Amino acid sequence: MSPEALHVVDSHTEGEPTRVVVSGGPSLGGGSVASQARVLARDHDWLRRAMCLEPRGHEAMVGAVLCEPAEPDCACGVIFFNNVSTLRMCVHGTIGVVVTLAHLGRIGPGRHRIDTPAGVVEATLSAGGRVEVTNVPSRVLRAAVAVEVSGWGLVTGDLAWGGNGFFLIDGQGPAVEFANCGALTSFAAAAKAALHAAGHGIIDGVEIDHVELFGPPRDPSLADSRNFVLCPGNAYDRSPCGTGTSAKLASLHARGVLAEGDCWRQAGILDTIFEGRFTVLADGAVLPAVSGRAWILAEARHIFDVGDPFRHGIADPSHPLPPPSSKPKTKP
Ligand code: PYC
Repeated sequence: MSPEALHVVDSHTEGEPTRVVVSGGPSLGGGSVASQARVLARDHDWLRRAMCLEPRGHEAMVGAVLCEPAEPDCACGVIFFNNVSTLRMCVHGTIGVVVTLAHLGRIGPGRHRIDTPAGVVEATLSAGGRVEVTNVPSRVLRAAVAVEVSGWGLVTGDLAWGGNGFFLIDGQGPAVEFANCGALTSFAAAAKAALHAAGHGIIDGVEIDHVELFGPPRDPSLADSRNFVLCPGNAYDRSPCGTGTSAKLASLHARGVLAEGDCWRQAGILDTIFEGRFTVLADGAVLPAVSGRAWILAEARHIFDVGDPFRHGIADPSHPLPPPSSKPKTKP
């Protein structure tokens, strides 16, 4: 046990939490960040479970561990994870990582490259604290896919990649209101199940594991749209979801609704806003730039008492944790 080792900084980005392991995490062996993410998932899943599951975490917690970047000139590599698995990319989490690195004095205002499993992204920290992330190239994978959702009939939406795979559903299902979070969760989960049952769960190697519902903004002078995003572990995103905003930008471009360089103000379910713009790439994909704000909440040293049966999180009983008396395979 090495209780002094795991140094963690908590923040939230427009309402969505990010918990960054800044030092003391396991050695992931170097190489590409995608290969380090596979090592994390295969050999050190205790870290994800400890950070994101109860009693330290909760269903909405998104964790991140800093790692060696493989690409030159990167400020760091980072692997994101949630209550069920690692994530390829996370924009709100990248904003949280940038504000965390600035809080620790490791970076200052300016442009920074960050290596992720989905590729290198760039983040610009402004003097005022706002962060703009130039995300990975984003594209529509299939347009206007229709599936039958029990109780709702035919539901149609684009399938798009924005660093994660999204089913984008506009103006269908329950009203996109905070009071409807339960009904929105049920509808989004049913839509995802119907999509997978219809054979559209994996498109061009991308798993469509996020569902994004859109409705009108509360105040059209402040936002262009309001969303509700259901993440793979059935938690909803408290922020407007940056990879989801990127997928939406790709869809708006493909439908000819938004022009290159124009601003899209995407409100989330808490009415906080990400601003998004894109440039069009030669292959027709878009390169999204999404900006938002994050605030530091806490710095902590996490303690792993070998007598604590839940030191690595309260697990699904079908995937039990090692008994409390067993020796941890990895530090801490
Ligand atoms: O902001 O990209 C995002 C994100 C993905 C999952 C939760 N937030």
